[in-house]
Amino acid sequence: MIKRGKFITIEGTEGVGKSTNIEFIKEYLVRQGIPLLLTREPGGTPLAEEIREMLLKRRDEKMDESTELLLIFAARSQHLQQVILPALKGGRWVLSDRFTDATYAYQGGGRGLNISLITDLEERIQGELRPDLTLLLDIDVKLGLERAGRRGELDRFENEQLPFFEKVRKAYLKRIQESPDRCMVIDASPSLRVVQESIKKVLEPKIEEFLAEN
Ligand code: Z5A
Repeated sequence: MIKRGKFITIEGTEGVGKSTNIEFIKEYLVRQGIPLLLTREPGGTPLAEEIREMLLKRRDEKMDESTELLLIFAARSQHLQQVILPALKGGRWVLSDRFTDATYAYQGGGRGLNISLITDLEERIQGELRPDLTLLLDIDVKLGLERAGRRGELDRFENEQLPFFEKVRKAYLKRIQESPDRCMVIDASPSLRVVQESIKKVLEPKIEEFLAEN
């Protein structure tokens, strides 16, 4: 019987360095001989990527918070059924740039939507699937925005102001506290070399533990 793959997610607020560090994590896992699929949310399939474009695009019409939440779960459902679940079932590990913790943080914390609504959608769309390991890259919101600001034109989320991202960060940290076995927080404020040393330090024992499981 094929052993189910592990599901690892990377989270964090604006400018925290997810894109930069996910490549480092990917290379580390591949070096361990792990068959890996790298993906992202919202997105990960052609249809889910179209939904991502709708979510990120700035337009005159304000997107209602519930519309945003439902679009995120629509993309997630597609991503799960087409990509994540088949990969895990086939024994591949999945490394995703964001997943449902982002929904609790951005839509729950940032937008102030009812958490029970998110929990309900999570249960209906994901069933029992939850990440096996989540790395939260954490940074002071102002420093993160400074880093992200260097990248040019802002999308609909990036265009939000400081208080929004403060609420997102707070919600992420709360969520991490609620699942200490699954979630690890990495201080993303030092130099890239130091951040990557911290990532390796938390990743190494976890990966050994996963590989040793029957
Ligand atoms: N969203 C949501 O609302 N609800 C959900 O459920 C999900 C998502 C799944 C798109 O996500 C939006 O979707 C997201 C939330 C929403 N919006 N926001 N904000 P995304 O993950 O695709 O977008 P992003 O947050 O902009 O992520 P990103 O592109 O991966 O950016 P990043 O984390 O900020 O990473 P970066 O590009 O690697 O780093 C930013 C800059 O900092 C870059 O110039 C780096 O070179 C630099 N950097 C990185 N690390 C360092 C260190 N250590 N020192 C100095 N400089 C550094």
